[in-house]
Amino acid sequence: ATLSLGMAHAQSPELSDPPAIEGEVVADHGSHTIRMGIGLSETSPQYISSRYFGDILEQRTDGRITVNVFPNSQLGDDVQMMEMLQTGTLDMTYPSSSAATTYVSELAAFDLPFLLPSREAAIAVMHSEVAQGMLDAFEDTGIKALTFSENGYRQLSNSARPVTSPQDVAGLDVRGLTVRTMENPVHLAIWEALGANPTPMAFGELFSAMEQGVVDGQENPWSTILTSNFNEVQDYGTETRHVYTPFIMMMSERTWNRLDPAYQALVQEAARQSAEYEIQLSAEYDDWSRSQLEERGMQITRLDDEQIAAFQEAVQPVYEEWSPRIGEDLIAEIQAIANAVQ
Ligand code: 2Q2
Repeated sequence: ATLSLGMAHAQSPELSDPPAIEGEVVADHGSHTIRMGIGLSETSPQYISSRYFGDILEQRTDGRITVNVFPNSQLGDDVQMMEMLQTGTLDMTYPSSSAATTYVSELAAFDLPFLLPSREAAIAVMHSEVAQGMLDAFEDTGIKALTFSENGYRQLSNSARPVTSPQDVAGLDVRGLTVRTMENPVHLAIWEALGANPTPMAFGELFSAMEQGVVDGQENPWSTILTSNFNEVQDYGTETRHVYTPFIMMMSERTWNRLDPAYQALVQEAARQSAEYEIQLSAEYDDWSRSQLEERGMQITRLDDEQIAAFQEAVQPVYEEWSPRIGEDLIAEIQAIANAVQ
């Protein structure tokens, strides 16, 4: 199946085509249809690269393995889909690491604000032994965690006012902006520290919550804000880059155990190849999505170093509360890997 880049936009960034699929066809070890549920839309790097993952498997097994990708939280939200992997009612899903901290608590390191200073540093961490240890720690949960990829740097959007400082988040009234967060305790702590009124909510419910004014704001990478059309219900954006979130590509242990070892090796290789492509696409989408959002009328505030420093200062209590709980040594190890990147 050729990769259909169903771009819903006037024009798309010069998206890199996926690398040519190489390697011989793997010997016949039976046929499998893999059902994969994701939260993002058909125009997201997550979906495009998941289709590429399927194309690799289909080509390298001469059609014996096919992957059907269901976008837009059609099959459920992150928490529900991970549970479906555990019971074997779904084969694969692709949540943020933030949604999976209940299975592997060390993943919460990625939720610490302003931890990863650049995409290069984030990639080095995701490729590190430390990160592989987090994927391995899914053992015994019924989930086979295959690889990390990029959700990306998270930005604040809201429907109330331009935000350039934590004071703007807290606002003049008693309670601050109601900001939807992922269902993750560190993200709740971040937005509490910034003076907001944080509201955890599944991604699939977010658009209507913003449309109905149940929440004032949310935070996600520009490409998610664009590809989920959040600009239709959010007038203001602030380039906070407050957290870099990875995605984790996951397979049900039951599905994994049904695969012959040769197929398992191929799935692992295809996951890595599609994750590498996803990171490249996500990087290409980042700046382009921000300019697309501005073209569509979103008022986006860039922050200067001093304004960023004010946000970093305001979220210090999150480190005080969460570093001991996540593990000071683990955090130091991640920071060392990040700082070693030029
Ligand atoms: O804010 C969110 O929930 C998103 O960053 C999601 O984590 C991501 O889009 C997917 O996990 C949604 O299924």
